[in-house]
Amino acid sequence: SEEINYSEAVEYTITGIEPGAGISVTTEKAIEEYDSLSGWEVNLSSTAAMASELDEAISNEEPIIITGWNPHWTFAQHPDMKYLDDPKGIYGETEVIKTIVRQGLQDDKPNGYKLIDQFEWEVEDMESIMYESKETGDDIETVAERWVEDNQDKVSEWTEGVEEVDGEPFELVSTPWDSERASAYVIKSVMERLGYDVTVTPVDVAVVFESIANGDGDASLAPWMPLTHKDFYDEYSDQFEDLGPNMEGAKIGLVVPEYMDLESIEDLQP
Ligand code: PBE
Repeated sequence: SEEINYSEAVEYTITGIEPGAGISVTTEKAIEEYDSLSGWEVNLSSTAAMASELDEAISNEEPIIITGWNPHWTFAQHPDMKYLDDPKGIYGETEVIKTIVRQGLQDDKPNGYKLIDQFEWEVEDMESIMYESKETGDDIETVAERWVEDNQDKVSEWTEGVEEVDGEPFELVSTPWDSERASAYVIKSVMERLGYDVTVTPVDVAVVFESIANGDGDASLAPWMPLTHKDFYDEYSDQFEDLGPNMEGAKIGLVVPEYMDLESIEDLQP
């Protein structure tokens, strides 16, 4: 037949992102669990490298399999992308993004705690910041500040009952992806308007949990659960406080361009 052997065409390689990402760990698990991925590799480098390989493959209509996620601007820029079916559920259904804080934060910084606890928003909010940053070339921090300016109705729900402070420091621990930079800089902007002195530190996922557990950081808005960051979460779960989701409807998985005639991870070949 004239069917393309996609597995051979991509050299049995998934184009991944940073080794410290949850989705990288999950993809190693997928390679172990699926017979169809036996002997495959995931090429771990960076999100920027993955994005440029994706752009190149798409402009040449060549096959490529990436580790992908939503919210992400990839799907706006390349709307013809699809998730491969994952019948074993290694990547889960949908994910939530959670807020975690260090033990004792509520006593030490009750207003900061209250604000962080009241923060929740939608996929569309986060995506609008990512798209605008891509389109205008303005960095996420600048766009996040504008978003806060323009969305005072939402912001006022988060700040309800929160009193102003006078230069109190607040350490937000985040990850390097635009999605988490968006939430961190939105909250930074909101807190600065209330008198906080906010630091945003982007680190590897493992370090997010470690630094909230050991009290170096006050809070993180970056954990993806129940699967993406499960191993890291479980390692420290009794050493931080989980304030629940700040966003619902996130997703991770293996993603391919629509022009590939491929539907499921199980359609690949070892
Ligand atoms: N991500 C985006 C991250 C979390 C946010 C899916 C690339 C990860 O895999 O850890």
